Amino acid sequence: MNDLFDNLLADDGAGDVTLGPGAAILRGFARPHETALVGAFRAMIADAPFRHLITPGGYRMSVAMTNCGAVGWVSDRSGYRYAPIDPDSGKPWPAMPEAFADLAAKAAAHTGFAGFRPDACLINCYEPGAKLSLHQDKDELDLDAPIVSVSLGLPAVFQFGGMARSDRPARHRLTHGDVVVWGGPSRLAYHGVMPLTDGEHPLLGRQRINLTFRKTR
Ligand code: MD3
Ligand code: FE
Repeated sequence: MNDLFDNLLADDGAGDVTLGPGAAILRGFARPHETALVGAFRAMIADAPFRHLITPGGYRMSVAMTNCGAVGWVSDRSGYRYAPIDPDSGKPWPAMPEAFADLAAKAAAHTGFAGFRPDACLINCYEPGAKLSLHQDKDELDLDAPIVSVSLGLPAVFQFGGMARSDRPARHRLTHGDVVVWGGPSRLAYHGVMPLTDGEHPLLGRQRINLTFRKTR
C-alpha cells in the first residue's frame, strides 16, 4: 500500500523540518554565506582535489570525495579510517576554512548542540547519476557530537531511514543552502542519497557538493 507513495517526499521544502530528537533540516540556513562558502571551497579543492575512493569490497564509489580539517575520511582495499595525511598528496589535509567551521557551529547551536567544534569536514561531489547507498556513519569516536551537513549546487533526494538497514526510509529533497543537523538518536540512523538528476546550477554547474562536519575524536 505504501508503495503508492514511494515517490512522494516527506516534506514540501519550506521552513525547518524536525526529523527526530536532535535532528533537523534548516532550509536555506547557508544561503547568506554562499559566496564565502563557495570561495573557500574552491581554494580548498585546489590543494586536495576530489577523487573516487575504492571501498574495502573493491568498488569505485560514484561520489568523488575530499576532506579538510585535522583528519580526513579515506577508504581503500584495507578498510575505512580517519587519517591526518591525504594519501594522494602525502601532505596534511587543507585546514578547515573559518567560513566552514563558523557555519557548522552556528547550525549545531541552533539545533541545541552548543560548542560543536568539528575536526573533520568530508566533502562529497555528486555528478549526474552519482549516488550514496544506505549506510551508517559510526567511524567517529564521539557519537554524542552531531554531524552537520551543508548542501550546495544541484538538488538531491536524501533518504533517511531507521536503526536497521531494512527500515523503509523517508525521502527529503535537499537543495542549495540547506543545512542538516543530525544528533541524538538520529546520529546512527541509516541514510543515503538517490542518483543525482542532471541539471545546471548557477554557481556550481552540473554537480552537487555536500560538506559534512564531524567530531571524530
Ligand atoms: C544522518 N553524505 O558523507 S549528508 C556522508 O548528502 C553522507 O552527501 C550525504 O551521508 C550527502 O556520510 C548525506 C547528511 C547526513 C550525514 C551524516 C549523517 C545525514 C546523516 C549521519 C547520521 C544520520
Ligand atoms: Fe553518511
